[in-house]
Amino acid sequence: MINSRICDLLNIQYPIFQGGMAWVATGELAAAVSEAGGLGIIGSGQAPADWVRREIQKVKNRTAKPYGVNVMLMSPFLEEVMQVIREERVPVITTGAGNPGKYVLALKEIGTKVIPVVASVALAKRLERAGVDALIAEGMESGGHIGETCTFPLVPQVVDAVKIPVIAAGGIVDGRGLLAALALGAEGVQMGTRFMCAEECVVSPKVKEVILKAKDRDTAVTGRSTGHPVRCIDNRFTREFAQMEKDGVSPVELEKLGAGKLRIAMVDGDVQNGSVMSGQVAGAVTRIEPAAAIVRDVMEGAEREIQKMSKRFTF
Ligand code: TUI
Repeated sequence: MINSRICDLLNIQYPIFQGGMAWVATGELAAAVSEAGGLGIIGSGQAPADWVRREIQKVKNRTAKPYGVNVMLMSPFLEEVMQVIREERVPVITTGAGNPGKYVLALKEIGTKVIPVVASVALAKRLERAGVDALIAEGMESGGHIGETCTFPLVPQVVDAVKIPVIAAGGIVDGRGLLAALALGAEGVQMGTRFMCAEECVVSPKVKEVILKAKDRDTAVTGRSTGHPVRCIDNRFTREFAQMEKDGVSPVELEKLGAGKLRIAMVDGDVQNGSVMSGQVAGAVTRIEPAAAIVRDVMEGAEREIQKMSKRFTF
């Protein structure tokens, strides 16, 4: 049994979080992951507050286990979404794309655990001082909006800088990744791309197909020139975007070009003209299966790996 402080803190069975992917991680997926013993997380992205409330209701109707909501701090509906989270007494929130410091105390007062995503040691330290319960250290192997440091250098540096539990994210897809993350000092992992291919995930089947077909070098990072680097599957959209960046198109124009492209891919299934956000592990995702099978495979894979290592090496 691999158990850690994060399991006790959140009252979950396994130290596995499902990434809160915008337009992808709905109540259906979050409920399935939580019911399987991990932490399912609704991705609120830039959705309005009433959408978030409906997804929370879906989870509450499907499982009595703890779940989370990811709050994207650049959302135009941020204040309203935070209000829904307080009203619905959401057990856990994760945050992305910013500093959630000013929301921490009010959430903690009502018992919501706050677990921000960080991409740097500096923000990790600041948020520990602000009173957050744990941190997700996310490397640039991840899909979507990313920082600049890879998971291997980032996680141990964050672990050494704080006392609260650290969850590793970015580049983790199986039991070997979980074990590696634990070796770096993390107390759990968050996976997005692998859960995107869960049966319960409502993302367009065309997106799942693209992930299953992807090879190791099939993602690209665009948006470095705008200050918002984003990792996606390389397609017509990323190539056009990259060309415009090269041509010196202004950040404002580039942001306009990117607006709405995530929905076009994830909901409408336009995998050429949309933004198919995915981690570098896409090449290692090989099948569509129930969320519970993914959780089981990662846990059993880690335990198998420990056995193999104990034969391969003398300690
Ligand atoms: O947030 C993510 N991944 C995302 S969010 C998203 S939707 C989106 N929509 C419009 C614009 C941009 C994104 C798609 N993927 N991951 C968590 C994450 N947070 N990665 C990196 C960060 C991060 C970056 C800088 C967190 C904090 C930060 O610093 C802010 C500060 O004030 O210091």
